Amino acid sequence: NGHEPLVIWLTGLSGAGKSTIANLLEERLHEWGMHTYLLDGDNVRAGLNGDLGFGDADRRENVRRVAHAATLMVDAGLVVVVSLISPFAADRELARGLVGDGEFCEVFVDAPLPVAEARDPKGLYRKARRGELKNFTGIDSPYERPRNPDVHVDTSVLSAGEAADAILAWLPVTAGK
Ligand code: GGZ
Repeated sequence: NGHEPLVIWLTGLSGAGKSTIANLLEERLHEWGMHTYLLDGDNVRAGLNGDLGFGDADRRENVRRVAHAATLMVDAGLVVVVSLISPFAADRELARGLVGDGEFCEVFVDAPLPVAEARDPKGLYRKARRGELKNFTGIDSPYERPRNPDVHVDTSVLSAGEAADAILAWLPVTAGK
């Protein structure tokens, strides 16, 4: 019935469209009567993870804490949408292990770097190219592409709504487990 608690984990570059898709997902899930919570890098870094920066170790800690928070929320019965660059495969696997395989959907929100960079809604890529922002993902900080995501959406081809639909199409598969 698609009402089981789970984590929908969106990973991808800045500007790939994670937050836009996450907000659409929440809207649709609410229409279906589900209780959701969105854990977004921007919000979480303003509070819970306000002590963390963008070095590799801090990103790993960011992902680790969000994975634990998501697990608590799943225990409380929520559908949790996570929107984090989460650049390292090992940390995403740690998140899957914590939450449990059947309750975890890894979504690769994919856009070629030039496309994400051209969007540059906050001008961060521009700053990174100028050397005004260090350790920017895709420029001078790595992003490990998921090898075997549960869902792969290319936002240079799909609209945010189409991407959200592709993700929601995955959900009933989980619900039966
Ligand atoms: C990447 C950065 C950086 C650096 C600030 N590298 O597109 P945004 O602006 O709104 O979302 C990005 C957000 C990334 O935070 P995450 O918590 O998702 O990252 S991670 O999972 O790697 O811990 C971006 C902004 O923060 N931002 N500096 N150097 N993105």
